[in-house]
Amino acid sequence: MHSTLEDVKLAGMDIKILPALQDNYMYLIVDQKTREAAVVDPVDPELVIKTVQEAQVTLNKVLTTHHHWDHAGGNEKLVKLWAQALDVYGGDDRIGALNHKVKQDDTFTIGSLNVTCLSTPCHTTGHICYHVTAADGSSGEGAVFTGDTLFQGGCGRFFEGTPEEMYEALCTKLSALPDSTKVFCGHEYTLQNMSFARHVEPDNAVIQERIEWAKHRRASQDPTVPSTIGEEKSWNPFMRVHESTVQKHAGGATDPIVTMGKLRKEKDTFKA
Ligand code: GBP
Ligand code: ZN
Repeated sequence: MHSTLEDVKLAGMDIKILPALQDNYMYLIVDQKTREAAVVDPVDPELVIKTVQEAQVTLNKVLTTHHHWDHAGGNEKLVKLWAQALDVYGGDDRIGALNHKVKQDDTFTIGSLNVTCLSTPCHTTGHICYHVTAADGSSGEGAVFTGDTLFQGGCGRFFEGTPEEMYEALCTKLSALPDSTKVFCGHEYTLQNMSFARHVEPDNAVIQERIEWAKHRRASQDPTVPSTIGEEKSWNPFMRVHESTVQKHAGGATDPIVTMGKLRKEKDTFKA
């Protein structure tokens, strides 16, 4: 296992961080009120089932961020192994066991928690981020599950989309969430991403501080997730394409979408 199992307690919900494969994360979202639960990207169904049984919660939903095998590749097996019916959410017909296809602004619940779907095509055309909040209106303490769209300090490769689409995803949709929203992403890439962020903005002190913190965390295999939307706006170059420092690094264009494209191209071959 690449990371230790951690339990993050937020307003109304517990988030269990579950490591999988080389550097993937799965997440178990538990509604504190009803003990109903949903799992995000269950590529390792055995660990999900063990965690659900130990926590004594009722699992009835699967939230899939995108169709890549390291995220959706466990869906069929989990549905087969699980005695109860599972609602499988996602935004792409290439996702195994899908029975609830969702799009932008679709909503559903996990017990008393509210989930809103954000359509964020670019890494893949059908990519969905899930914004989860407690019903009592404390949406500031909410969580967003960003798959391979937004990573801590970075973003996913543009396999099936354009700089304009990633701009819309990061700088319009995800940036509009409350700054205190916790960000749970699909991979442990923080150190690699932050090394690129420092290369882009060498004078941004919050990047250097986060690198020191992340090194410390990874030395004991502790996950670096979650961050917050407010923090990502302070250190993630792909969310900072309006900043003149970032624009200068990317060749001087003042268009944020051109800057987005230039940054992604450089990151594609950047060696940390
Ligand atoms: C790293 O280790 O830091 N740079 C990565 C190398 C997501 S996984 C691995 C990599 O390219 N990862 C992908 C990515 O978007 N990284 C962001 C970045 O490099 O800045 N995947 O597993 C990837 O999506 C996959 C699966 C890809 C099926 C294509 C298919 Br088809
Ligand atoms: Zn992916």
